Amino acid sequence: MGEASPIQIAEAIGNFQFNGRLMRGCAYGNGHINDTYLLTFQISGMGNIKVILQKMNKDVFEKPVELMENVMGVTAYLREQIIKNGGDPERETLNVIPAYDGKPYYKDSYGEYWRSYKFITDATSYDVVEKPEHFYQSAVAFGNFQCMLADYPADTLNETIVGFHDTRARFAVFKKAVEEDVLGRAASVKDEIQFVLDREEVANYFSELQDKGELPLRVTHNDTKLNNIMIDNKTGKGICVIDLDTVMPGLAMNDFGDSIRFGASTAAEDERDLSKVSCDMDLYELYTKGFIEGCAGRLTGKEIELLPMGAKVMTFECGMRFLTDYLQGDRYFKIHREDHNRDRCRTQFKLVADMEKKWDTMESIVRKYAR
Ligand code: ADP
Ligand code: GN1
Ligand code: MG
Repeated sequence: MGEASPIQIAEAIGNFQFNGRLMRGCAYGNGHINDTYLLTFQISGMGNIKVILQKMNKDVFEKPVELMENVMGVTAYLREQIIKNGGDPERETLNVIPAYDGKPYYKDSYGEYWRSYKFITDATSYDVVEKPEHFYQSAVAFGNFQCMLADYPADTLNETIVGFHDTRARFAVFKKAVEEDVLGRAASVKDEIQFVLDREEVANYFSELQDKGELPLRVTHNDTKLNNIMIDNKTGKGICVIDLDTVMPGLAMNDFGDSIRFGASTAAEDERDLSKVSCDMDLYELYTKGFIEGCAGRLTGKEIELLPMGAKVMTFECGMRFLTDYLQGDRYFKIHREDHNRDRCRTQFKLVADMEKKWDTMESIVRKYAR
């Protein structure tokens, strides 16, 4: 999937219900999947209005229409809850701007799908934790998100990526990628491959419990990294959960775990200097406290007990996905430099190894907040 040309972007812009005169447009954000643009319109007498325009990644999300059905359903439901709680639905959930034909997306003449959201103002999405309090607030917000969706009719949700967090199935795909080694890269990542092969039990852990029916399926976000939440610039609260493409039935521990993987790391996801990468136990504790509070008593004892495992499984899975993509020729995650996916997988495995060392601490922190 290539980047959109200026003509293609202009076609998309011309087909949404935007008001005013386009003043500026630029690529925006650090997402790994969609192409995101920030547009600024000038409306006479009202000043400037910003909107987000996204070209959805059709290789990753093969059914963009069904995906937008999910987004419309979930945001409408959240809007009702936010209003009931006295909140501001314009800022506390995503608001889709429709195309001129009324649809929540536009299909361009190249066959690509676009969508637009109102820009959430006076808020920031962080790529690293700048203030620990932000991380705590993101935990409360992600926990609360799950809580607000607890009674959402899960059977109406389309599965936007089949087996998204089926770590056992992803392990099988990984092994196949190693065997096929289409670019001859396997030899250069021998140690990383071995790291994964040595931990098949991590890949199977949740799947086996699910087979036994021991884990509740909930409506979860499934991509809870820190830059998928907007932190209010004034209050520091997690004002809005964004990137709703993977809201699907899933496991509470995975939502917890994916946040730890990204936000409790002492370094960026693609840091080359691995001596900088570790799992910060203070940040882990803050997130644990916030997430359990945000879930407001809805998690079972078993789910709480398994939160540390969620952190390990999600970090392992993500590293394995980066490594698989590296072996397959960087077809899934956007890369911005050579060997980017290799560097990313290394940070994840460093984190997994660090969690293994700190396992007793991770479990005792969870026990402290389990009461
Ligand atoms: P991706 O799936 O590629 O991660 P996202 O939907 O997460 O795409 O968007 C990428 C980035 O764009 C986000 O991390 C955030 O910084 C910004 N963003 C997305 N939607 C909004 C919005 N409604 N308001 C403000 N910023 C947004
Ligand atoms: C992707 O879309 P984004 O950048 O928020 C990916 C996640 C990974 C993450 C790793 C749909 O998240 O699963 O954990 O990159 N999203 C999808 O940073 O695959
Ligand atoms: Mg994102």
